[in-house]
Amino acid sequence: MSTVFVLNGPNLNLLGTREPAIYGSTTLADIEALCRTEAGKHGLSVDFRQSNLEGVLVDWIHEAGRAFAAGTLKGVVFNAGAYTHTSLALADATKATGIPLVEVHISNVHAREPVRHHSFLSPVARGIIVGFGPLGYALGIAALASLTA
Ligand code: CA2
Repeated sequence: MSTVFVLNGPNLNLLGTREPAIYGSTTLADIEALCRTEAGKHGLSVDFRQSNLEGVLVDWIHEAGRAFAAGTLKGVVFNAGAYTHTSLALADATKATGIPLVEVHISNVHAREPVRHHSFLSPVARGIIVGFGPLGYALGIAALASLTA
């Protein structure tokens, strides 16, 4: 069975516990369950992870690249959190691996502070889903499932 990595960056472990006006009341565990349900509809399995450390996320993108090259990975759904707006390293890793990556944001980053309007990941992403709340993760998995190349 092909796998989808669902990777989450800094502070996303706090979902559902703080700032519900921006991020809602859904927890990261709820999102993981949603991802497993969506992936199951497409015959995919999910490897769901969260880290607050940029280097760990880089290592996971490299791991995804090896799995993609081996033919066991369909792609990556990635909410890089605030690293979206700061990390050339994550963009370089994504570009180097050539993996299909869907950039997801729970909030509409373009309706927020200007610092959140720029993404280092968007130029190397296969596609981008922002502003649909946790549903964005499921949409990202469905998008990856639909890819033929
Ligand atoms: O909207 C998104 O998904 C973001 O990636 C979330 C990041 C933010 O830095 C991006 O600009 C947009 C923040 C994730 C932190 O999530 C929290 C959840 C609850 C309480 C505090 C932070």
